[in-house]
Amino acid sequence: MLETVCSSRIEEVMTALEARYPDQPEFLQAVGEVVPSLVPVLEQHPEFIEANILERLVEPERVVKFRVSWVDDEGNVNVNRGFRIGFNGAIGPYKGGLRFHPTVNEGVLKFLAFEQVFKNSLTGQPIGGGKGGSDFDPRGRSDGEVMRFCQSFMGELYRHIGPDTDIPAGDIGVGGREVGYLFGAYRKITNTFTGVLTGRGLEYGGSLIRPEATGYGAVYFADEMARHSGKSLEDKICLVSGSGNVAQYAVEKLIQLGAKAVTLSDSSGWIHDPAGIDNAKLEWVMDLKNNRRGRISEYAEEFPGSTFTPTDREAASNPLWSVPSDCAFPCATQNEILGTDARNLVEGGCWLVSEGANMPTDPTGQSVFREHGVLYGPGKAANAGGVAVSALEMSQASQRQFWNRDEVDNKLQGIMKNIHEMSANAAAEYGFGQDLLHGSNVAGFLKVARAMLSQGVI
Ligand code: NDP
Ligand code: 2IT
Repeated sequence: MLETVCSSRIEEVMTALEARYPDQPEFLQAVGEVVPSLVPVLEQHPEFIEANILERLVEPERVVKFRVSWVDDEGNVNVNRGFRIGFNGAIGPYKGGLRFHPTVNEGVLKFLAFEQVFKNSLTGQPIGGGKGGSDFDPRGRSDGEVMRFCQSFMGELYRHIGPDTDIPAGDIGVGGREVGYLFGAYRKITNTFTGVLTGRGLEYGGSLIRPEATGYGAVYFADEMARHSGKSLEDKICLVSGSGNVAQYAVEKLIQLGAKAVTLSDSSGWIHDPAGIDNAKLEWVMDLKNNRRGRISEYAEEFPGSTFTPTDREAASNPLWSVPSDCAFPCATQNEILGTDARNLVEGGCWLVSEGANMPTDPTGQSVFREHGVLYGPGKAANAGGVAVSALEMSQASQRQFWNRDEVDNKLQGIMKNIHEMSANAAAEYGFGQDLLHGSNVAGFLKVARAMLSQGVI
C-alpha cells in the first residue's frame, strides 16, 4: 500500500516536471534515472513525503542567465549565452564545473547540476550541487579570444559566486587555461585572492592531483568493483572514449595498473590501437590535445598499426563499443552508449563499465548492463573523484596549506573506496541487491534530504 503511495507520488512529480520542461530532455532523463531508486527510501521515510522533499529537490534553487559579448581576432563582436545554476545548497556551497560547448543550454546544465547534487553528497565533502557554462565553442579559437571570452563571462558571473557561495571549476571545454583566465578576471574585479574556483594552477592555489583526479578516480572505482567480484584490471583490454582531461588520466592510471587501453576518441572519430596506448603514446596524445589542440585522427598517422574511423552521424551505434574488450570507460559526453552500443559491448565480452563522463549511458543501455550482470559504476559515483579533489583544493586553500602528491592521492583513493562501499551498502539495505546505480542514488539522496528536512521549508 505504502509502496503504491510512494510510486504514485513519484509519478506525479515526474509528470509535472515533464509538462513544465518538455524542452529539457537531458534534465528529464537525469531525474528519471534517480526517482525509481527512491521508492523504498520514501516508504521508510514518510517525513520526506510530508515535507515534499522530492518536489523541492527537482527544482534548482536558482538559475542565472546572462549575455556574454566579446570581440574575436578579426574585430567581430560575438554574443554567447552564459549560465550558472545553483541546484541544491543544503549540504554546502554550490560546487560544480563550467562547460563551454556549442551544445550547452539550460536543460543540459540542469541535468549536470542535478547529477552534481548526488555526486557531491557521495564524496562525503561539504559541497552542494551546481553547474554552469556557455554555448561558446573554444575549438579553433586563439588564446586571446578564449581570454577575452572568459573575461567577459566573469564580468557577470563574479556577482553570483564566491568561496563560500558557489565555487566553479572545469568541465568540457574548460581546463587549466580557461580556469586561469577566469580566476584572473575574478581576482581583478573583486580585489580578492580566494579559492573561488578550483582546478587552479599550482602557482596560484591549485592542488596536486586535481588534473588527474577524475580519470584516476574512475579507474580506482573500477578496480574496487573488480576486486569485490574477485577480479582485477591487470592485463584487461579497456575501451576509453574521449581524449580530453578525463580520458587522458584514465588511460594513465590503467597503464599503471597493468591494463591495456586500446581506444580514444573525439567528436570527429575514434582510434583503435590493438598494441595498446603506452606511456610514450599517451604523452604524445597529451601534447596533441593540451598544447597543439589537434585532432585524435593524427594518432593513426603517428603510430603504425593503429586505425582512425571518422564519426558517422547517421549510424545507429558507435563502432568504438564493438571492439572486443573486458572493460569500458566512457569519458567523452552524455548519451554516448545507447542500447545497441551496450549490447555490442556485452557481445564483445565487456564485464565492467566505469563512467568517467556524466550520464554517458542512456536508460536502455543501463538496462542491458543490468540484464547481463555487467559491473556498472554510474557517473555520479565513478567520476566523483574530480569534484572530491576540488573539495580538497578548497580545504587546502582555506587552511593556507599544500598537501603533497601522495597525501592527495591517498585521500582520493579512500574517497572512491568509500563511495563504492556506501553505494553497495545502500543498494543492499533498500532491496536493490548489488546494483550500484540504485545504491548511489539512494546514498547520495539521503544526506541531502536529511539536511533539507533539518533546515525547514526555505
Ligand atoms: P574535455 O573538454 O577535456 O574533453 C572532452 C572530450 O570529449 C574531447 O575528446 C571531446 O572531443 C569529446 N566530446 C565532447 N563533446 C562531445 C560530443 N558531443 N561528441 C563526441 N565527443 C565529444 O572534457 P573532460 O575530459 O573534462 O570531460 C569529459 C566528460 O567527463 C564530460 O562528460 C564531463 O562532464 C565529465 N567529467 C569531467 C570532470 C572533470 O573534472 N573535468 C569531472 C567529472 C566528470 P572534441 O574535442 O572533438 O570536442
Ligand atoms: O562533473 C564534474 O564533477 C566536474 N566537472 C568537476 C566539478 C568540480 O567542481 O570539480
